[in-house]
Amino acid sequence: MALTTTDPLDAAIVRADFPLLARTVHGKPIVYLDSAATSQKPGVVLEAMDRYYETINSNVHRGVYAIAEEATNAMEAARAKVQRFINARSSAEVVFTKNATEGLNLVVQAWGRANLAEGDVVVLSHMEHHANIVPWQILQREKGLEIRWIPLDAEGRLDLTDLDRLLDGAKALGVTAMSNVLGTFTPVRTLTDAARAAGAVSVVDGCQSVPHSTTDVQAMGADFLAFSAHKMCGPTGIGVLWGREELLDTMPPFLGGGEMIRDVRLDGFTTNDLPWKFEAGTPPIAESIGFGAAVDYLESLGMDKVRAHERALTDYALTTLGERFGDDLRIHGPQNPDERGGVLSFAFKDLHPHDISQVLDQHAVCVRAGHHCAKPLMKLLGVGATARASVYVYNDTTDIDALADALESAGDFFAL
Ligand code: C6P
Repeated sequence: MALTTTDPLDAAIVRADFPLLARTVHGKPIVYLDSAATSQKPGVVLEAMDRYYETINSNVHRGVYAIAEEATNAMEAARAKVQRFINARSSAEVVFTKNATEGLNLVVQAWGRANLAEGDVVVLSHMEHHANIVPWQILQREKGLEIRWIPLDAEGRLDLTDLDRLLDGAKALGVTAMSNVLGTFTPVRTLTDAARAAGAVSVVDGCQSVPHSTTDVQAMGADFLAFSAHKMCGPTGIGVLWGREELLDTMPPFLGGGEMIRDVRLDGFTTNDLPWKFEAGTPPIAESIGFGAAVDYLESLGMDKVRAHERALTDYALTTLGERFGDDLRIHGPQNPDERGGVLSFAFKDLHPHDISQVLDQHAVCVRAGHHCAKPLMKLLGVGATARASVYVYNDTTDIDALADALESAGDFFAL
């Protein structure tokens, strides 16, 4: 089965932009199906970072010499690109963090510590990544919070039957826009509307959604959104916490040090303007510039096309794998490609996910095996781990076929 003409991206052309995808593994062309963990980087991103180090390497927001000003301008230009990409009202709302995990910790430590007290309720979902669970549990230990959980239905969607009751009296809602295990999209606007009606602040984990579809923080109705550059063609070491300016303004700083202050005296300090109030120390300068180039790259493809490509590929994968393996293969999460992104967690025969991943590696097929930092969800699914294939702009049907062939080999290998 070939992808139909409704697929708007030519992955073969896109693939040529990614140097790593030209390499072989165990003598075979690499089949990279682990972009939910981290994406590959196009040459333009690597070049932008090299160019910074080769021509304007210097610290930002400090020097008053030419290359320091150029570096500052390049970093702030990258912030403006991210602002546009997510349709934020102002670049003051775009805080650069180390990654999505740090962004979520920032919300909990800065907003949560200042605004939550013993007995206050935080609502999370059963499909959250540890990054949107553990920071809240840390504060729960300190303050004695109550955490309530939105359950899932049989197909791995959020079960919103009791949402109003769960949110009743809640101060915060933390929810992912897309599960990194099930692929499920969550109805973000419905959730943020319900949170606002209940008087709760909403914190959206956009780690798996922002890289794969159009993001509009104003339409989303959330108060905070966290995501990482490395899953969207950018470098590691940088992510974003977007927050509504009114909220960020009232929050105390998260980390203290240089950059985040306006004045320091023996008797105290005053904080810098947004967003630098939350960016203590020398920031990830090269990474921000690489991130800006990644945003340019994704925009050149078109985020609607990125989503349409991945939807078509997910549809192909669900159909092909279903036809080839029948009951031997169980793909978790919704079976309708309109309800999910390109993340396919599966159980195959009775093989352990790590064994599957190891045999697939012999065929140069890279998939992730493990609990995917979602242990409460694993428990709910009744498994300790899954194997997971995930697609991005450079994948096409040949990668899914290679996965299927390699899975067949794994089945044969362990049947011996
Ligand atoms: N998920 C995966 O293989 P960081 O590590 O901070 O860049 O992202 C954390 C994170 C938060 N939320 C979701 C939904 C995520 O998927 C991730 C990262 C990777 O699924 C690594 S565990």
